[in-house]
Amino acid sequence: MTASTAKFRSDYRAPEFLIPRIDLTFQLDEERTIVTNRMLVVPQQAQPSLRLHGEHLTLQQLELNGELLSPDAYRITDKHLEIIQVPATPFELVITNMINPLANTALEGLYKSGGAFCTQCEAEGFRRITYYLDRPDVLAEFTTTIIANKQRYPYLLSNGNNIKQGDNNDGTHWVTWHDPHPKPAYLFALVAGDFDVLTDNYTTCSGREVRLELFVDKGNLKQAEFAMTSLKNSMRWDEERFGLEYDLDIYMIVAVDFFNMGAMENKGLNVFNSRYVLADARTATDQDFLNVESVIGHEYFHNWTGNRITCRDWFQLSLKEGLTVFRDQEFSSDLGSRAVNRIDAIRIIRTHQFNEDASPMAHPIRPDKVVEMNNFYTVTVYNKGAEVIRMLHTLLGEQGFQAGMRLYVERHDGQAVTCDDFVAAMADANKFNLDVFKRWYSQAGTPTVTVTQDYNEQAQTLTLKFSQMTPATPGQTSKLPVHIPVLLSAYSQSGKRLTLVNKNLRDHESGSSLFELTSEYQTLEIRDIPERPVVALMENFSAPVKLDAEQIFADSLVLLAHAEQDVTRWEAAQHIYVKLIRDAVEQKQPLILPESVAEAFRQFAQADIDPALKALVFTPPTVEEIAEYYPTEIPIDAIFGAVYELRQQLAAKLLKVFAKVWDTRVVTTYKLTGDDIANRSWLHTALYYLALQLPEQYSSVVANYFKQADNMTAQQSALQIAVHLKLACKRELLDAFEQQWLDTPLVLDKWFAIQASTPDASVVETVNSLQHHAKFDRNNPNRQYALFATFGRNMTQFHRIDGAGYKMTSEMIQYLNDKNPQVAARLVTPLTQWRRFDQQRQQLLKVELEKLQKLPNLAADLDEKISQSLGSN
Ligand code: B3K
Ligand code: ZN
Repeated sequence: MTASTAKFRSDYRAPEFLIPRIDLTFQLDEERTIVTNRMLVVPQQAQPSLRLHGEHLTLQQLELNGELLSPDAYRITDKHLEIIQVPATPFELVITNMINPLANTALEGLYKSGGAFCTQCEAEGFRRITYYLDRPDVLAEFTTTIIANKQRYPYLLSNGNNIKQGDNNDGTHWVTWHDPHPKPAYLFALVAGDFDVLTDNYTTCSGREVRLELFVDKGNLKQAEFAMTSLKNSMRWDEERFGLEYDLDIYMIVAVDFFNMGAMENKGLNVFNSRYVLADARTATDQDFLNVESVIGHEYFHNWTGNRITCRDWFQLSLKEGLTVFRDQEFSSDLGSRAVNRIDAIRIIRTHQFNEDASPMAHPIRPDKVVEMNNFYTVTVYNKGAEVIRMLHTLLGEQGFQAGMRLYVERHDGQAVTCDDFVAAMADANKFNLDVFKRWYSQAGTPTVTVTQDYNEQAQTLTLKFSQMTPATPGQTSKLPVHIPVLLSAYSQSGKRLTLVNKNLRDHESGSSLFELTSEYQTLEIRDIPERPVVALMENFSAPVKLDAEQIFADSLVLLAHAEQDVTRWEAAQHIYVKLIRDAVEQKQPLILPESVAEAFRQFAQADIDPALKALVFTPPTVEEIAEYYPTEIPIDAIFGAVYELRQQLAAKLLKVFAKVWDTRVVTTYKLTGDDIANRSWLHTALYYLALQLPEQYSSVVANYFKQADNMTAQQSALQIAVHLKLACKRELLDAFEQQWLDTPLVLDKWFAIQASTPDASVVETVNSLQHHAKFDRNNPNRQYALFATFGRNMTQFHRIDGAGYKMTSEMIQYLNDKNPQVAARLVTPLTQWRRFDQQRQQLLKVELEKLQKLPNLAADLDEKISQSLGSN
């Protein structure tokens, strides 16, 4: 066990030294790369000693103002280099050190991915490259020279512009890059390798010509075209919606196969996990294409929100991530279906973020205490962070929000700032008080908003009583009320929209009325309501809260049929599902879908409605989402059973409807248009329900559909249906898929994931044998996420009562502790939630956690999560 130390937000101190310029030279070699780091160091006040970060480095030489330093002039620990005496005036430091990229399996710092060298420096990876002040508020102008064998590494890339290059007579060549924009070290990047390059151009709104280059493994050019189009769309969209223009002459993206996360926004040189670049109809599903578009957009949007304006310290991560997720969500919504994008975002919050907010690792979007920063790239910081930005947008409106953005950029371009600075710009530009709102940044936990409705027929008044409560979370026992925008609207029983007039209600640009809940209790009385209304509350998920409001089925059915907003219709269906499932679980009775409800769904399915919305409405909540209603002793099997019964009853009662969708399908060649995507999702939903109801009959239908598919969306859907419903064709399709895609790792990942996610009682054994599959490389993060992370979300089988799922996962975590702690820490999450289960499972989970905790050399990433979970820190 290692003693990891925590850092606190309140301990922030401005840097004692600045580094305005750094000049780096890399002599690349697999196991002995030499880094020469020449930097100008400027003391901010008289300081006797300078302490630089550095890990896994071998120091070779140290020079200060041209003088070699002898070993007694400095101290080296496993985390720092301390130079004992430095001048009080600016000085030049030249450090030469060696690193071993081949041995770097943590994929942080400089490492090898396949045949290429690449880097990942966020959050604190630059210190694995050279000694430096590796903190985001130290901004330097970087010049980088790379020297490497010309044949094996024809492309030598770094941030900024290529200013010089040449050949040496020993088979090596060199390139020098200069990035004119001062940046923190976490945005540094270097890539060297042999690639195919897709090139294009973009002319910005002010007429600047930008060269676009996309580097992929040889032979993959065709699969890069969609990413290139997405990049150009991102650049145009940021100009049009946010008035933000690109600022260098070149924008490069490199796709690599070994990458811990999705992608990285390094200035002018993004490095991407290949799964968010490579896409064509044969290998990528509709969802994969949309994910590529969204991640390409996300990294591009960071150029302003993250790079030009960066974080003062890592506690402020949501400053760039929450805002940039909000921006990528808006980008996807403007280009595609706004409702579908919103529903996807809501599901992520309800399924994953609510869970994290109720876990031992619960943290505010701006954490106060961090041991390992890599543990805080979370759904809370990213997705709840984006919801907080969205609430600001709701409160201020598009114009007010954009005015706030302009002021933020005007004030802080080129700076490293805080979340407070962002909120201040929004408040000042709009003269809007955000004091209560700011609590969203400091409080963890999901607030519950309770609403009671009272209609007085005689007085024709509707009284809505609101209250809010945020539960205690680890380290935060008492909470204050937060500022909650409540979007709402009301309908008559026949589904006609009612006008709501009250001085505390504003007409909102979304079409709803906006009410601001800022204290613990508030009452809203609305007059002139002619009949008992149907009220839609928290429309468009106007705040990341749990809504507790009794609504009778009849009212939900009115909203399902008549609400003006698609998200409200979807919410009405979810409300019905959740109520049916919870009632069945609590009463320990089989779930019964009332005929009136079935009829409403039948009508919905047959109406002239966006098929994408139909597909989403016929997707009941996940087991995890329902589990959120049970703080302890989650009745996993009962929830699973109820969700399954619900699906079966939908299948049985709507069989004819689904059969008609399937039988009248129009099969055309694959096109990636919004309409076709929507039609495919509805068609595959129908096929799922048909196969659920009539497995014998539909097994061959599914098998044929699989065989005739000209695209991965259809092929994957068919395989998933066959495997999850254990159709007779299951083995045949699994084998065919494996054969076809054996040498296409990103596609084979789908095959791993489908098998790991099925609720079958032998999944543990399946996953266990798949981890020995010839194509399962346990050092590759994508493979681990496809198999083990997917398995960790398989509620019934991961938590199999014999503990076999826990044991298998814990063994893999033990392996990864030494190899790749970031991936290990991702896999440990489901184990850390032991308190939410029954006694027997609690015991089994704790045994595994305690075993892991005793590992020699336990990585800080795991140590933090496990200690937090066991309550031992
Ligand atoms: N900023 C990177 C994430 C880096 C993760 C470090 N462990 C990707 C992104 O959010 O755009
Ligand atoms: Zn990001």
